Amino acid sequence: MSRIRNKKLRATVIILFVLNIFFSFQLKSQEKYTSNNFVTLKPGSTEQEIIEAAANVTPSPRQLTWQRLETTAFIHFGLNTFYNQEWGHGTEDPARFNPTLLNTDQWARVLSETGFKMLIMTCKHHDGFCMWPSKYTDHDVAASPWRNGQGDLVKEVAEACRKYNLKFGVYLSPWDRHEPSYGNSPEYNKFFLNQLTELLTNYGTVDEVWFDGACGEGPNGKKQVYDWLAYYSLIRKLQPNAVIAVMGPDVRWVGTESGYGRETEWSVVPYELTSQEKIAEGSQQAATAEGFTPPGDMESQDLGSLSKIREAKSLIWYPSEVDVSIRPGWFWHESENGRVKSPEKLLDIYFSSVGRNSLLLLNIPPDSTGLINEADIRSLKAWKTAVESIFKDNFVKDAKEKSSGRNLNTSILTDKYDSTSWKFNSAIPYTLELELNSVSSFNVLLLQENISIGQRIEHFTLEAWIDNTWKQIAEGTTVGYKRLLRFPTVNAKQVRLIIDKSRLEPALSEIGLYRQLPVATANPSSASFTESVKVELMCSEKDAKIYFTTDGSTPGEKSKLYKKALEFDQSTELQFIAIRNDGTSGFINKSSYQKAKYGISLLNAPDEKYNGGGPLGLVDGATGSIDFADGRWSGFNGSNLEAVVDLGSVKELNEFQVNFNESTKSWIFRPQQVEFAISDDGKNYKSIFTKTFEKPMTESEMLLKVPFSYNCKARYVKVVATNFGRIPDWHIARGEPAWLFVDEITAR
Ligand code: FUL
Repeated sequence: MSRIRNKKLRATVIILFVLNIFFSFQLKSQEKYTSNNFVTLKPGSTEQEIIEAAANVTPSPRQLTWQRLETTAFIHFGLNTFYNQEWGHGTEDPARFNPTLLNTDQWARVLSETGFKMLIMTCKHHDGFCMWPSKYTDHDVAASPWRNGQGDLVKEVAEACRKYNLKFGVYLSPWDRHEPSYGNSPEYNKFFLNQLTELLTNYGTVDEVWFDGACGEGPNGKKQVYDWLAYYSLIRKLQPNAVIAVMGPDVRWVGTESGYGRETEWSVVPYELTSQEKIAEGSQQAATAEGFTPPGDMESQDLGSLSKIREAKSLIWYPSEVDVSIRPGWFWHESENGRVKSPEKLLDIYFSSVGRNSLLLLNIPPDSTGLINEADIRSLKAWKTAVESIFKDNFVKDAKEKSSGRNLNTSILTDKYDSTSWKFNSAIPYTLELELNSVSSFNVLLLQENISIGQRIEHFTLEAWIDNTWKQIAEGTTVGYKRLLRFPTVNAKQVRLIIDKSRLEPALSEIGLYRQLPVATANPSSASFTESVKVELMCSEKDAKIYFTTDGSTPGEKSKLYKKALEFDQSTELQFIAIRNDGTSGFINKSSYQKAKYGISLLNAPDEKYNGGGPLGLVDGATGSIDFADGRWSGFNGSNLEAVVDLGSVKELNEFQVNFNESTKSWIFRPQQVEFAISDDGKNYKSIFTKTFEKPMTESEMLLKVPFSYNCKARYVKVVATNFGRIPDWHIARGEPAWLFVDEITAR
């Protein structure tokens, strides 16, 4: 059975390959580019032959166009938005779908203004609800009150994309929990092809078709055999320039939904990786709020090095796409308005996706009114400004080339055109020595290969001439379409790139040196105090200034200029920013300093990374949020909490509380038990409350508040929370020590 299937898949690739050649001929006249995105390795090929074959595999024209988009946006919107859930059951009532302010122009404008080049719309998610009036189901927008049942959201989105110059992609979930024919394979395949035909014929050009591998049917659920070959052929027929991702032959899912790609990312990989069974196996089998990360260390995996391609029968250009949501969930949830990824985080994701030879597909889910929420827009705008500021000035521009002794013109390396490449005049190690215009201060390296020739670089280093010697300042493995590396700031005029491992001669198309944004930090970064606290602000650059506010307003050049250490004797929310003389600003930082209500001592300290701003953070009146990394939580890895709160004198008490954070995905579990005891002298304690907890049996994310009433008089309150212990068997990290996260102990 699987042999037949593999044969069928091989036939698919060959057909697709022929189609690629056909379309590359079409494109040739405009772009003079013939692609070679699939190669069969002759049995008994030597390692050198395999490497040469791999080095000459190139993207198909549609893959090349796609790769150049760099940042694309996902829009998850549907009945789930109104049911406040991630995975619908297929039984939801279409009457709930009623976005009263829906405005797809707002979506497209925001996305195009913040640098995205394509919008991919969830036309049908796993719940089967269609965002267009489909002839083949009643479970669609026509059954909803939105636009009195006359609306067609796919049409509105496609038109908005054209208006704002965005490419347009469709997400159509193969897994359909509503459609009765699902599981009756031939019938459902027909239904699916019909829906696909509607999407690919009625809405103009479609640039990407996104098939999801997720399926939560489980071992006893419905079994649908998808006719992938028929789906692909239909797409090639109706929208020949559309790439098919990620259960498809053109674009590979990077393997996590974290936003982080591999350090070593080859776009040429064994053809076997296009197997839909394997992709589906790695896809989600259960909905999770935080997105999906498969087991194993994805960062250390590489898919295309010699050891991986040595055994392959054929190789294919199959580039990676990093999909991640700007919020914890893929759909909008009101409770996550405060958990939108910060611009710093988005920038880090950019460096770790686009900067690691992948394309970024960032999900921005509109809210139930039908608009992209302000919180998301703020983050996107600040991120866009940051990317633009960093990559504004390339210090390599007009640099003199020194390696050849002939002062060659380097402009093709900085012309932002990736289809030309540098001719190295040496054999391995390929060296490019450059003299910059002046001594420059930089900490970012950009490299690009002309992938229309092939991906070749396997290892490189960057050196700078510092104190009369060459010092290595950065090192990396693959480059591919784009590689970005960050390193500590270097001041230098001469640099050299050394490519000491490459499959054939590298086709280097771009090199850039840039400077990251100025960074301001506070010491202590956040704290709780009893009398007062002194705060120092520091900046990563000498010639940048720090401005701050303490009244909740946004800091900028008109705010107070930081000159000397600050001192606070009341709870204070500090905001500050570093701004260069040329006006380039870093990100806005927030630090909070809380005046503690009582004294506290801990028997054992929490982990350094999660110290909740020191022990006083447990009694400062500021409670940790659902986000365990918000800086307020004290985290104990494998150990217990034992805290003694000192109220200063014997007090009348009747209300007590302690809170825990449970986020099992991040190995954080509720305690086994919590106990409160009181004392007048700090020596003899009387137990007043004990609670034991049921063990969670599945993934869980929640705030566990433990309040109780008890009338008494006491000066000391002792709280002991016993760590969950070893992580249970159902969890990926079974047997590892669990974390215990505590914040805010109250006694009043
Ligand atoms: C996953 C789906 O299950 C999620 O809901 C989301 O659509 C994501 C992009 O793909 O596999």
